[in-house]
Amino acid sequence: MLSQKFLSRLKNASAVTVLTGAGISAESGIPTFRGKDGIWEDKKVEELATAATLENNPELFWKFYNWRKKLINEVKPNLGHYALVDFERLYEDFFLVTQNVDNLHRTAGNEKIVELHGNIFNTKCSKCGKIHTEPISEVIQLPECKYCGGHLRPDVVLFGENLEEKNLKKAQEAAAGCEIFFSVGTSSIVEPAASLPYLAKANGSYVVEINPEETPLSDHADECLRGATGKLLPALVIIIEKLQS
Ligand code: BV8
Ligand code: ZN
Repeated sequence: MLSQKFLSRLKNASAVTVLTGAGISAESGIPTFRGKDGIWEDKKVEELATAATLENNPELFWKFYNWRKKLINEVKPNLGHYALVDFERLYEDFFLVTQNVDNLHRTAGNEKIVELHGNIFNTKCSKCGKIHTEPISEVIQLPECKYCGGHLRPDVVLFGENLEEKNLKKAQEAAAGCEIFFSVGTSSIVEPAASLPYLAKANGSYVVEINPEETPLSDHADECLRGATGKLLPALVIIIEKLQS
């Protein structure tokens, strides 16, 4: 049962910000980072997605990223992704902040989006920094930069690396400037993304967590909806359409 306070915010708000994590892509068949999903070839994903692995074992690094790219190419956005496209239509000042590098929000149709941790299908040179737009086929073990011969890498933020300042700034502005902040399918652990809901709350926003499980954010959220995004987000769209009609 949704609270009256939440229903009146859903009805009257125009500025709505949504933060997503791996949980929203789980129903598309993409493993999350927690639990057994967080292990690949008996290595913790958080250890693989590091500059150290790229440096010391580029074969293993690319084998991991090519495995993920192949997996993502075989799946489609799910009803949770499409419901956020409806949110973008229903709320004039909507903004989507994702930690996911799987490009599924864009594929579903969201345009007002910042990919805080990058996009696995973009590639850049780790030497001259040039962005390479041509798709890098998964068979090439160690792709090289056509400009300087340096090692290419997916344009994602690895653990221990700073986020792009402009992306973090956009996310912080959207968190500080919204009336409702949804934290969706994320374990609310990885920083600095995990601080965004607190920034929103500190600026008077109504913070709503959507996750089948508790997270460190749960006790600080104004409302927690326990369930799968593929079910709860489309249900929310129907409620919002009724409230706005
Ligand atoms: C940085 C791109 C400067 C690569 C990623 C402060 C304190 C402690 C540590 C730190 C700190 N500040 C910085 C750190 C270090 C680190 C960090 O936060 N570590 C964690 C582990 C504590 N942060 C960094 O390194 C950041 N850089 O801070 O640089 C610096 C450097 C060093 C030291 C200080 C400062 C860079 C962070 C970005 C790293 N790159 N991804 C790639 O993907 O290949 S992070 C990656 O992991 C994801 O992008 C995402 O952010 C994170 C995984 O979290 P989630 O997406 O939430 O997924 P998870 O599996 O954890 O949870 C899924 C949830 O979904 C669960 O709760 C589950 O219940 C739920 N769920 C499941 N099914 C469903 C569902 N929900 C709804 N519906 C369903 N159907
Ligand atoms: Zn280069």
